[in-house]
Amino acid sequence: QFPPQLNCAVELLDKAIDRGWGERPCILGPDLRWTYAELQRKADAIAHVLADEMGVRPGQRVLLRAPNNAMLAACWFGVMKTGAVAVATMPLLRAKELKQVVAKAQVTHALCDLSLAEELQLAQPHCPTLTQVRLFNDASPDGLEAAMARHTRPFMAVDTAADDTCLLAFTSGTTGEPKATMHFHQDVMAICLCWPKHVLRANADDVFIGSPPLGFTFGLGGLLLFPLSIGASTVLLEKATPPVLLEAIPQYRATVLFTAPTTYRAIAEQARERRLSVALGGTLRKCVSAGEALPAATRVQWKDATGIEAIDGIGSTEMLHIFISADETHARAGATGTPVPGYQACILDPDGHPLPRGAVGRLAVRGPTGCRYLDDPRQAQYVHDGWNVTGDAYCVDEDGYYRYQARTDDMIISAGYNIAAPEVETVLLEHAAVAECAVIGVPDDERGQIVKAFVVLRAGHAPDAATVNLLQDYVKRAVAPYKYPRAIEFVADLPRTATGKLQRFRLKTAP
Ligand code: 3SK
Repeated sequence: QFPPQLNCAVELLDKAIDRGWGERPCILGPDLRWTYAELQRKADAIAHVLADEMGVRPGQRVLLRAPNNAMLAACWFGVMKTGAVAVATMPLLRAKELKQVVAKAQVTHALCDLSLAEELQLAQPHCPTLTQVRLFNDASPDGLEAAMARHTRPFMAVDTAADDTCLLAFTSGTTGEPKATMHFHQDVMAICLCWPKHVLRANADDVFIGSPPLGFTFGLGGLLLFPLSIGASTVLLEKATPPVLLEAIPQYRATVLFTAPTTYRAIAEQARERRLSVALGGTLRKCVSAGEALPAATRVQWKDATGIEAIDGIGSTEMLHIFISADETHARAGATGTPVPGYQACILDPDGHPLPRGAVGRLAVRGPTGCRYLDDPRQAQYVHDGWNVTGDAYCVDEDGYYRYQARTDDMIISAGYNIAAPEVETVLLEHAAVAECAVIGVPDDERGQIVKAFVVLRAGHAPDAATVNLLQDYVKRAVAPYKYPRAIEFVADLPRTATGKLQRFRLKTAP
């Protein structure tokens, strides 16, 4: 449905000005308030620096590296305007990982926040394709801002095709082996028209806030593309930890929060003594959870504390954003939701045949955004007839709601029983002693595998045999007893990806 020529920066930024939104607040941050017109001026100046001074040509790959801030947003649009391809990176990547990204994406140019320059500079001598790096939020005469000051004219965006690649997003790799996914200008527009319009239903007066990095497509959509597509404002915070969000939400009068279940739990924990809705200033009205499945206990904890029913969703870097979800009025505990209008989903058996309702199998999805890996033999493994076969085990209940069971590699088979690790985690999280937990299968001579839980205790609970017994009995009473964790280890914290996803595989390989 998109015209053959389409540039998402024109659609989202230049057309915002044409619609008369120029003086509306667009990006907010500590000591910062950019209007839409200001963001356009910055993006145009950056596009001039890229095209006129750095020699960037359409189709070339430009790596972007920064914490969430206004200049990163301007760089993103600047790259779009030149017709080049943004290569999104997570702020926590180290030189070794940056080297892999540069090599895989054949990156030629980079724009990098001064605060994150060190790892890129360590990587650069080992990156033969990467010829130019410009630093921003850098007051030096060689910095990007100094170059931008030389360009005050508007930049006429390159007339890209709707199916030209504009973004390479790397999967965060719960298994440790990243893949690059390719997204077109029309994909960026499609995600603004699907889930936000049908499920989120925010409006121009909303103020978005949250923690996912813009280098993660959950954050790129939720904290940049979606607010801009409706003329709303977005708060970009460099370190949106739970205590920072707890302060920032009332400070900016934020209304729409995007973050992961862990952060919902942590905010609720930290504000336990006061009524959370009061602590948050009472402005929040929509709370979006993605990145990993939202446990029923966390949904209840958040609703009890704030009165707000969370909007859960599953998306993927492959599909660019959320494709199954339910709005706050249709949310059900323990269910992710139904396919977002525009997307189709089904459950497949191990041979790739569709399964009936109630059966657990692999989730497959297709829609206006597609799963295309850059030069990766795994393409054929994950995409069949346009369907992206995910690594998530789901089932569909009698009402058509999709219910998450486990990552397909997180099903534990113990004495012939199939046990979904997240189900045991959900039960453990309901216990007052448990702050965080992760469940895996470990080899066992007798049962093949046994269920093992790694538990972070709440203050005031002892990591001793009595607590082990207490938790084991609790699980036995709550679900089929064969699912109880036969082994429990108390830990100080759990391994997570930079996007907050639990890395069970690291527990499996831990000594
Ligand atoms: O992990 C998810 O659920 C997700 C959601 C939105 C966009 C991207 C991702 C990976």
